Amino acid sequence: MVQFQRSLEERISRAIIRNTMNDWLKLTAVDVVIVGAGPSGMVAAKYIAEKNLCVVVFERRLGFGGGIGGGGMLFHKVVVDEAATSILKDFGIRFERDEEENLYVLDSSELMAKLAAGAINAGAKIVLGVQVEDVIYRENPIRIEGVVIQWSAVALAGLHVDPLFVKSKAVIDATGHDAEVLQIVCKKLPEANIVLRGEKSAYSEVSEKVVVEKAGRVLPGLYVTGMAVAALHGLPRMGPIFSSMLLSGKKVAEIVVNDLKQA
Ligand code: 48F
Repeated sequence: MVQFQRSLEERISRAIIRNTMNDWLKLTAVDVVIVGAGPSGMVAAKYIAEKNLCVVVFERRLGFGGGIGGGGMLFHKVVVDEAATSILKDFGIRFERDEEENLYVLDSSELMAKLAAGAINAGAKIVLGVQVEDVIYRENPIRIEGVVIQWSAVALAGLHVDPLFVKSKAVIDATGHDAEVLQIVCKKLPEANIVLRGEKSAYSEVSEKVVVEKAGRVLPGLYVTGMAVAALHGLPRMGPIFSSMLLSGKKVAEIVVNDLKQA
């Protein structure tokens, strides 16, 4: 039996630090950064990672799922329409048809857990407790080439700590209602001509359709999915129906994979 000279406490720390640093060194340059581990971000992560691309999802909170966990006003179910059920099947998520409403109903906790498991099993890395606070850009033509990251805890404490950088071929804004990455680009790179029109009041039928239609490339290197699409294009909200979150995640994945293939 191997005799360890170090105490268990030392070995715990060394194992965590060495293995974290090994991971982080691989994360300094990746194919795709996804900002936000909500439904659209995790769906995009799985379908991109399945194509053998290196994908990291940075999530500000210490858990994934974004707006899924709250279900519909804390009732633990969400719904999708038929178009999204093929994605649920890809992730092994169970659902039931509500015959009266012609909607498919599923448990919010199962959706959160299995979207994350699907993304991770496909090879994506989800890093929790890290937020994206800026982007890396290059000019002529303007192009997004990565993100600037910081520990969420540092941001919460209001400490002035310089961040670090992650280079990537594509950045996907999957930050939800606030479209945080687009907001940053809008404010700090006016030459990119991004106009954030802001999300509108509820009109679920329209929103479910148009969010998917408009998901995609915003600028070279910058893409948008999920509710951030509504914030960008001034589209209505849809509430706890998640078809467009899943379908826009899949659509943005297809666009990114195609763009990276051609690059
Ligand atoms: O809000 P969120 O779930 O985004 P989504 O994929 O889905 C929206 C639905 O949940 C729901 C809805 C549709 O029916 O209206 O609200 O568009 O997940 C966004 C995630 O991004 C994280 C945030 O904590 C959340 O988990 N996030 C936001 N800004 C940042 C971030 C940031 N700057 N850096 C890292 N993570």
